[in-house]
Amino acid sequence: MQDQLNKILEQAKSQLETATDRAQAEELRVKLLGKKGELTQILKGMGKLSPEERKSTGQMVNGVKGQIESLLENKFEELKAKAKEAQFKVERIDVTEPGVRPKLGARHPLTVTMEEISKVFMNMGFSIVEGPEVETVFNNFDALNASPDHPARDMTDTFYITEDVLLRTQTSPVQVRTLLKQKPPIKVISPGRCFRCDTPDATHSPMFHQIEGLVVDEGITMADLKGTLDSFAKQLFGPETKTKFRPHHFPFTEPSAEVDVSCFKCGGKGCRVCKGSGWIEILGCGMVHPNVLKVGGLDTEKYTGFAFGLGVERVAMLKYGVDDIRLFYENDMRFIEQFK
Ligand code: 2NL
Repeated sequence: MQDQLNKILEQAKSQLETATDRAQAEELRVKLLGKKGELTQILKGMGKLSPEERKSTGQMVNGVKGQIESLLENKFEELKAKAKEAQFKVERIDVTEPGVRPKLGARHPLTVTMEEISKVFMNMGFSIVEGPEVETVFNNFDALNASPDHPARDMTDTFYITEDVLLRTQTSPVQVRTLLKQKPPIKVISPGRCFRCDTPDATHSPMFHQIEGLVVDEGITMADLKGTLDSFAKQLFGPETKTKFRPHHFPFTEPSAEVDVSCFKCGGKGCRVCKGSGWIEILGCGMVHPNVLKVGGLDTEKYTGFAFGLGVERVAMLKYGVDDIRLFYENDMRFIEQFK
């Protein structure tokens, strides 16, 4: 019996020596100590022995079993240490290696355009006001003198959230809020995101940006409107820029106008940018309709005002020669990187 046990022990030793990873060692553990292992078989067969034999055999078998257990334990420790060392080798950091330069970001062309426009107006004494993108139908339409059957109110043109709540279609509701809480003189611009139910194409997007302006005080005239916007156009497109005010219609202003600037590319001779006309339309404006001033509780005999609105995307497309509005929202680095 002792011989047989010694043989098992020797065999275990040499087999364990050849194990090079934990899976192999685990396989050996099952083979040596598991239910089908030789030692277990011997222990199982002891029922046939006499009590004295059982005692001595039991001691011998358990002695060997203990030795094998500690051999296995050592082997597992050894393999664990080896695995750790190998991992350290792979994960070692060479602190002398030069670092990877982080890619430098660029401001989005719409942000740049919006800041550039805002700066021109801030230098003329305008303050910046902001408001929520989710608005009331009152602030977005009713307060702006839009008739109950005005086409812009249509479900197919406006994103309604409930019957009385919508995604603002212009930033005018911010100006309405200003009229409701601030006494004249008022001189503000409101840059921000707007939403309309449009199918995207080269010139339309259901989300776009607008900057609107509102000036209200005693004695504000159309001359203030024209002087302010002419000065703005010269600062944005160059001192040679001329402006042209064409009659137009908006529900919230009377009289209303659209403003064209002389083409900054060809100077007015006619080219691809101005489609041969020499002029480019950049904004809408007008004298604030008395019905809108009344929303702010103002005496329309005493106070007058002018307002304007321009599309940021349209200005950015003209300035940078971008021919598809969708490029602004794709966040393709190849596009954005060109504006560094
Ligand atoms: C356009 C035209 C415009 C306004 C916006 C406005 C706001 C108030 C009162 C009166 Cl609170 N008017 N805003 C006025 C004229 C034109 O936008 O074509 N925008 C892209």
